[in-house]
Amino acid sequence: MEIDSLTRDSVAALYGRGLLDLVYEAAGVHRRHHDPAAVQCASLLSVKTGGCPEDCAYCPQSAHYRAGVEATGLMSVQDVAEAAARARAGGADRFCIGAAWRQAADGPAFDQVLEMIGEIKALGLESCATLGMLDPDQAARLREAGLDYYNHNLDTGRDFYESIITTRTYDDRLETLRRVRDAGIKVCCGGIVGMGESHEDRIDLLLELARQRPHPESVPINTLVAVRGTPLADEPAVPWDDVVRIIATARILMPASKVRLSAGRLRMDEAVQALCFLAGANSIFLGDRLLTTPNPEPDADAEFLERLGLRGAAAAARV
Ligand code: SAM
Ligand code: DTB
Ligand code: SF4
Repeated sequence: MEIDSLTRDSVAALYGRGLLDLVYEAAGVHRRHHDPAAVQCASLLSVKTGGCPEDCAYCPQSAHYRAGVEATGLMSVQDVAEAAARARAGGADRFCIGAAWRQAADGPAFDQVLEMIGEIKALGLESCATLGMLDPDQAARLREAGLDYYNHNLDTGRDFYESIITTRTYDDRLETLRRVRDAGIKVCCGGIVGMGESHEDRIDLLLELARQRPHPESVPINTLVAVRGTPLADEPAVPWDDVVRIIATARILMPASKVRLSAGRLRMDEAVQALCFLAGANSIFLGDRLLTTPNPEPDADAEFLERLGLRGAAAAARV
């Protein structure tokens, strides 16, 4: 879609199209911009879990709720390096470390994170981190350490945001994204569906993402992992066709980005995931754990991708 024609109405019209018509167009866009057989596979590790001061209603790591997640200190560099090596052996091409911080810690803890990034890069993996808000100096130091991607999600549309998080603002989020960009780090930014948001809220999110210049290189679409003890524990699962719809719309709006079918695959039928790949999803989390919740078994994922005629980017690079 032309940049100039990107209005709320045009995004709403796209999102509202007949599902198969939308998927057909998205599949065409996907094939023009990407190898349709390649799926980028990232592995995720929580290097500092729980006890977070933010009140994100979806998150089991928030100290505001009782979700049974035990708070831990920062992992050792060696343990992270070992986990990254295992992920690479399992077929991951990117390793992402997550910390339950409101904003990245300073001092020795930050230096330790920089060392983790060095170890990930030394293994020949792409590196990604998600550490909360950053100041410009931290962003620059992450880049110097070799960080390829920074994940920082907008989560939902601006209007719905304050019903999900009260301890920070949408503009705080946009500011960190700008700092990441200015430091020369690639942006991984997306959201969550299934938090009780309306179609309009999803359209607002897609518009906000597609208005970023340049587009985020990586756009994670998470479906809510509803965790007991969090305020969103009882949210119903998102209708499958809504998931496909949002993936297809994201693909058309951001043709060159990796669209990630992120959290929530464990509860998603294989046929729905297959339709998401057809509609332009080309990146997943590989490994049996996300941050604190389970993800499909790697062997089952490898077999599933093979049945679809897809292969991980690491495997694709070898053929
Ligand atoms: N604390 C940092 C932050 O919030 O930016 C980094 C870690 S945080 C867990 C990373 C992202 O995970 C969140 O922005 C949110 O989009 C996603 N997330 C967290 N809990 C989730 C859940 N229960 N279901 C789906 N996505 C979730
Ligand atoms: C993203 O968009 N999804 C990931 C990653 N970025 C850091 C996190 C998903 C977390 C799911 C809930 C959990 O395992 O704690
Ligand atoms: Fe903290 Fe991130 Fe969870 Fe929000 S999403 S509570 S900032 S760890």
